[in-house]
Amino acid sequence: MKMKQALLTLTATAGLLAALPAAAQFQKPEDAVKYRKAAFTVMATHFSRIGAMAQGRASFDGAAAAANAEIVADLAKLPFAGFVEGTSGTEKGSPKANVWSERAKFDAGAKKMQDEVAKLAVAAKANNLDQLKAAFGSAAQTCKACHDDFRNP
Ligand code: ASC
Repeated sequence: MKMKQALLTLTATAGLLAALPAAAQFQKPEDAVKYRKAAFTVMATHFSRIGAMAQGRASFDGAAAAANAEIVADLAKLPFAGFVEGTSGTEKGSPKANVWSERAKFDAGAKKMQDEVAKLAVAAKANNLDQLKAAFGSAAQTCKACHDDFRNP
């Protein structure tokens, strides 16, 4: 019974955290910017290790690919909470204002990316280079789509 109560509390807390407005999770807008950049940096580091295998720049290691893909799939859940109002920019790599004026489209792109990297994590477990290449390509396409539409070049 204690265990069940603890689980219920944990679930409720996690639900509450997800339901908080994104801005309320950070003390200052700069903290949100730092957070999302950090999440993307770690994600890109592990994604590009898979890319190196998919593109033949590194030899194929199924276990490493699966471990990297698992990290990417987990990290992909994090950065979007950091896109709080008032943090668009004009410098290279910063988000354009349309992230907020077209938020539904941005969120749909984020969801698509999360779905594709989740599929990549499944595909990577097959220990098959062709499957890895295909799933990597689909996932990379979702990164690029969002960069093309919402990121300053
Ligand atoms: C990467 C990485 C991205 C995507 C993107 C795909 O390895 O860091 O942002 O792939 O370049 O087009």
